[in-house]
Amino acid sequence: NIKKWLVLSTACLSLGAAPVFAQETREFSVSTVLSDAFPWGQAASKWAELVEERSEGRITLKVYPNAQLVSGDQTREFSAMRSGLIDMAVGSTINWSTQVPEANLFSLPFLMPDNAAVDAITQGKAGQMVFDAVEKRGVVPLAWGENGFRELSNSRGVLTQPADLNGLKVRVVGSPLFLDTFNALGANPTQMSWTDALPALTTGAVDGQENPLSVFDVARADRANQKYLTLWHYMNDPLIFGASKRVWSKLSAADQQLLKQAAYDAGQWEIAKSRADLDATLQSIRDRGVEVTELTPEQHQAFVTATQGVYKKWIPKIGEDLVEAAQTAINNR
Ligand code: X2X
Repeated sequence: NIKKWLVLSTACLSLGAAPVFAQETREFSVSTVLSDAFPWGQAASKWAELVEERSEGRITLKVYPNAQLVSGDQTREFSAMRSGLIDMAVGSTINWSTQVPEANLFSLPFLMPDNAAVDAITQGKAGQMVFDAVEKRGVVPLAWGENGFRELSNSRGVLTQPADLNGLKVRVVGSPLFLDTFNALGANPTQMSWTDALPALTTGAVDGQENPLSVFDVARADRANQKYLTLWHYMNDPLIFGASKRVWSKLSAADQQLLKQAAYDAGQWEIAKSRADLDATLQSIRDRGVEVTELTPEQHQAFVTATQGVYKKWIPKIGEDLVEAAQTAINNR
């Protein structure tokens, strides 16, 4: 029977071909918000480079910057990965917090005073709890990276106290926690994607923004009217290297290990590099004529006090246990 023969021979052909295809290069998409002009994009490039090298060209990670796989809407990155539209990502806890409430931990204003505090969280029990939350929602967390401490810039003037933010139009992204923080300070926050932020700053549709120094520097925010910069270190957004569960579950244990170790190594490399570059970055910003303000302990405390309501509202959403684990880790750092 010819039909049966056709089916059989097709099956034999594809069976015969299978081992050949299995040796072929596999390519996975990796989403980032910032390109490799920034530490964030460099973390993804480093990951791709290590994977290429260690798999001897068998696995390729193709990096898609500017959140282009979600048309620039960075807060949709996590759900796109969960549904398998994106294979992998190096993503910010801010952008993922819209789907992972626990990731708002890092956005609690003035929770983390320094790098040691960030590390105490990510390297300990609290960090594992955040990873568990990410995994529960369909993305396999592999390693930490870092966007950095976020500083406040604006076009209007020097900001040293909450009253100076009165009515200030500030661009923010992420979960509504950011609206609560800036509303508590008397500002007028607006949510928009990074793609829209620079044009909005340039036209004066908004007065200010908050981002790490590396982002301010590379994006040339000074050219978008950002002449005043306050170093208030109010939060730090770690990056998470992650993979869609759908993609991950189809990989061999050896390839999973290869990808995970490479993510860890790329993350450690990027964190060290961006921290080491910080002083030079600040100098280059000053050299462009941006007025940089550092807060006295009293001025800093006034911001801390003004934003306490954010904790009250957000601790139940983030999880009391998680916030407590983070605070314990910080106190013992
Ligand atoms: O949009 C931002 O501010 C950025 C680039 O820092 C993030 O994606 C969180």
